[in-house]
Amino acid sequence: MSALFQPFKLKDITLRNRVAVPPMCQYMAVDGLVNDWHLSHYAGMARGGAGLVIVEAAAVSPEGRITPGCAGIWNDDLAQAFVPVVEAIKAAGAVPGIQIAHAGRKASANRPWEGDDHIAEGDARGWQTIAPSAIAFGGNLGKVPRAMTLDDIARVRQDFVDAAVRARDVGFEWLELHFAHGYLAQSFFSAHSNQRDDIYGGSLENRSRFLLETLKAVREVWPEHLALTVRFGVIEFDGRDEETLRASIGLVKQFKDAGMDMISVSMGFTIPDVSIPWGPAFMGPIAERVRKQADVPVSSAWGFGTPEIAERVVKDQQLDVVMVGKAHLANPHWAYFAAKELKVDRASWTLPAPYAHWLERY
Ligand code: FNR
Ligand code: 536
Repeated sequence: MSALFQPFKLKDITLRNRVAVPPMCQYMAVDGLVNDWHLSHYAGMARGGAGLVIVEAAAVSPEGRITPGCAGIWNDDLAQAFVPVVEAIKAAGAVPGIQIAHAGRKASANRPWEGDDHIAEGDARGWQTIAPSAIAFGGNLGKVPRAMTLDDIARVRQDFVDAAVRARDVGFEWLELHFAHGYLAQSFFSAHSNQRDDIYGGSLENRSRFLLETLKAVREVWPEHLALTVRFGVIEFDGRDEETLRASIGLVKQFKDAGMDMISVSMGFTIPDVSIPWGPAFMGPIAERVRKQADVPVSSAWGFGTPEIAERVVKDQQLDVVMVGKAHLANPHWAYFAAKELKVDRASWTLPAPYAHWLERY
């Protein structure tokens, strides 16, 4: 019996299996507004059989976008544009999720296929970035951000809350806070990027404050019966990994106490030029450690996108839910083909009836 194709329950939400499409920026929005590309893309992903489809990082404010093409959810008109996406995901039997995000000092960048670097100074398409401290990421992202004032911090926290309310009101059932990948929240947590000397910097407790406050404020508006998750980079691969992991797992426990239902275990990406030990399922043991030590359900991504690997990490109790990203871009019906390969009884049931019926018949 397949472990990957067992349902997964979190609060009142049941995923039909443990396969999830992680958030993946499409860079196809205009002024934050999602369009027919997003509808077509997410409908396809949901039709393919995954239990959960998490819509790409949606910026909580205009300056929180990574690029000018990033999706936004900073006003009601932008939120309304997600309604067809939500409905299409539900119609295909998947649970609709969304990630809300602020890119911090990594914002104001060109799309990946247009350079992936910061938009040049003086180019009207760019904007002033903000971060805990006025320290640039480096590498291809050299723009120095403005250090946030206490008012900025309170405003961005409220932007996350307002975004969560909008996500709730347009029907999303799974909310993920983007606290990973060197974007704003992750850059508060890391001493590489946070050199503040107020209550938001310095000690581990202070560097955790923005993340915890934001999570707590969002939990107050996000319905108790729906899933609230955090994507967090628990490791930087900067040579201080044991220390970072211990601190991160401590914070994950606090997230749990503050009402987080599940954690998506990822990497920090706070500084460039780290040596990440890329390889199939390399995050599995790290996610497993978080799962055991923080006693919380986990998902993870990065190299789990072959059926045998995805099946194994669930069977071995490393992950509760497996994020399959790029393999879904290559094949939106990944879940169906995985079910067939794993010889899941009635693999075709992974697809909606108008497809499944015929695939079983002939
Ligand atoms: C990503 N990823 C990502 N992560 C995230 O937390 N929010 C996002 O919006 C995005 N956007 C994004 C866009 C694109 C085009 C890619 C390829 C990736 C990371 C993604 O969720 C996932 O962690 C990685 O793709 C690794 O998983 P795979 O592809 O190895 O299965
Ligand atoms: C993965 N990415 C994550 C993104 C968007 C772009 C690609 C996100 O979280 N919004 C990635 C991050 C850092 C380094 C390599 C890959």
